[in-house]
Amino acid sequence: MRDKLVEKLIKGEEKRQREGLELIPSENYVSEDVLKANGSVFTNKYSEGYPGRRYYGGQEFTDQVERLAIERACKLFKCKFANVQPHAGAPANVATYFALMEPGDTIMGMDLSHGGHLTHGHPVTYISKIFRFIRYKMKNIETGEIDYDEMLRVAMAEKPKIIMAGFSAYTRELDYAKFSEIAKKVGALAIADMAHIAGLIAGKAVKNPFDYGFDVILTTTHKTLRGPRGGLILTRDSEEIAKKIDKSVFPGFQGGPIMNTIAAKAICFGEALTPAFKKYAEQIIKNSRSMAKVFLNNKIRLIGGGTDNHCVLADIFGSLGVTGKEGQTVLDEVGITLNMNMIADDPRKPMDPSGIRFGTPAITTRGFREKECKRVAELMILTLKNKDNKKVKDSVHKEIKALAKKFPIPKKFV
Ligand code: DSN
Repeated sequence: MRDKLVEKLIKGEEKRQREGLELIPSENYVSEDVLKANGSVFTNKYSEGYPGRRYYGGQEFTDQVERLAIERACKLFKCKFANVQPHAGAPANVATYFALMEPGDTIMGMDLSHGGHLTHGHPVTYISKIFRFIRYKMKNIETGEIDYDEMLRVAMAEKPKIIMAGFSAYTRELDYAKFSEIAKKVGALAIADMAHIAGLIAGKAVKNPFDYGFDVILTTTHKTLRGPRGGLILTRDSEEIAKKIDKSVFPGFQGGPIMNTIAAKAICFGEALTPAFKKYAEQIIKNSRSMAKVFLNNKIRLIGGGTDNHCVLADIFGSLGVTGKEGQTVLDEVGITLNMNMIADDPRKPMDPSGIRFGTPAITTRGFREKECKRVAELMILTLKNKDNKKVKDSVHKEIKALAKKFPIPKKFV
């Protein structure tokens, strides 16, 4: 690389990823092929429009690659229509809201403090000034059970146009049949934001909301799906909905699609269609359960009481007296990256909450199984309990580096 300054930063990031353990549940390592496609000459091309109807010439290969991505996405998630152009998850969500609602209409989504996402209507977002958001919560924080009775009651009274199932910090499987039933009763569309668990759905390790009558699924393509950073909108079978979504993504919301990322998405979907990916998805859950078990055995409270997916949310302030920020910082020092996180009904503030959130997509990609995950969880707890003890931290860091060396980041998965 001729720009030595940027080259040095890329190399630094490579080393950080190589030598440390990535436990942020929304991160992963992509294959060399995904990386190559993402850095390919498609980055030079403007392709506003959709395959076969673009506003620029020279679309021989862009049309083919976008069609391939669409075809693979539909096969992977068992649906009829896919829009592969959203630049990320948030634009995918917002474009969908504008496609299917009018300003002032109501959406029901999971409360952020109980695991939902900013784009499901948090007051700090601009969309909360345009649409009206109402929320549902867990009935029991210790089991993660959603309060479906209350959801029905509020939905009957408020008549949302969309009922959104989805989360970024929730560890249990949602009852999609219940969501669908409530949506039908109040005349709403059932939409799932499955950004966190798309890979688990693709690998059939958890349920697919389309099997329970959901109309639309929104997702990112990185996280458990192990593709490039980007967004994706899937429509089960309604051509009318799919057309509205296409129009909303472009020209409603975005300009030119990022064709290099679309090529990388096509590769990611192809990889996710293999039997090896199914095994990967199953192992992610086995691994996160083995980590959750260690935390529970050490009497550390987990929101939801355990996990059914890739993610664990631990109340380390309530259980160990260590704040989320302190936990994130001290674990960073020993080579473990995760994020501080609010827990349900958190008495603390977002910049120093009670919880830490961690997950297994990236370490499972490295080949970790239950045995290694159990050890990582033990080392995390040892570090948290000895956050000011340099000797303990140095010894943990050494063990983490050795584990990272033993399980290098693979370049291909199939
Ligand atoms: N920022 C992502 C996460 O970490 O969960 C969701 O958008």
